[in-house]
Amino acid sequence: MPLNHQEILKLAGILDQAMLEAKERERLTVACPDLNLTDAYKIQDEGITYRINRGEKVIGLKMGLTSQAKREQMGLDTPIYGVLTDRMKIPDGGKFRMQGSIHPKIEPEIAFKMVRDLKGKVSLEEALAACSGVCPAMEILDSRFLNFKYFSLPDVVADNSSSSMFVLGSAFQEIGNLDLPNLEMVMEVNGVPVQTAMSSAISGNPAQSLVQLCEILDSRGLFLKAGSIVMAGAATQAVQLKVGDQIRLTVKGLGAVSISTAE
Ligand code: OOG
Ligand code: MG
Repeated sequence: MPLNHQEILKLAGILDQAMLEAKERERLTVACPDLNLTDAYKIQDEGITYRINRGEKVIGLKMGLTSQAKREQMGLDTPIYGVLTDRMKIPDGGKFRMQGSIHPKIEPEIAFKMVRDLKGKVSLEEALAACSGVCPAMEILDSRFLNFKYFSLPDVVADNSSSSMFVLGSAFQEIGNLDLPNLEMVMEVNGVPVQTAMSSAISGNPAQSLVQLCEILDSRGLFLKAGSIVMAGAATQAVQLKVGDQIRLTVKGLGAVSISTAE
């Protein structure tokens, strides 16, 4: 049974509160085993509306579960998206304060900047033509659900696909002749490489994530807007963060991005 608007608002409010109080809670499908993906995206939308009402601005979208490594880590098998706001952005080289988070993890990604709207079923070439640039990026995830696991796809989608914060390389680079599927990605924690992958781990080609994103958006009557930032999804599993970590992602041919953590 689909949920009514009141029920959607209530569940969005519960997750919003969990985020604000940094308190993990039971996944939604314990009380609502029939929660479907359509309603889960509506819960996500309402959660974002709460944030917009607190003054946040939507600046882009993130794809999730676009690599085999991530799908295996989470035990889920379908790409999903979440929404990025201006308050989630940490500057390159900046500090991530752990206070206010539940069980944050970090993962290596690649981000795109859209220069044109992208709508409906698009080809890889059309997706690339709608981008003005690409840069290395890392996403900090923080599920609002107990132990960051055992959730189903509707749970994670309702929870804005576990979004917390993100960091982009200091500049977007033109795609030009970059061999997008063949960039070596190395994420180091305190100088030690902890995750390594080729960029092809992300959807076969990170730009393919844009194609998939447009497809999901289209199924909801939405499209990818010019000016948006899009994170293509993690190339590897996510890594737990601890206070005092220095994390750096290097993407050969594209540059590096880093953050450190503090209490
Ligand atoms: C879901 C979000 C996945 C990615 O890059 O694959 C994601 C999760 O892992 O909790 O952001
Ligand atoms: Mg991610």
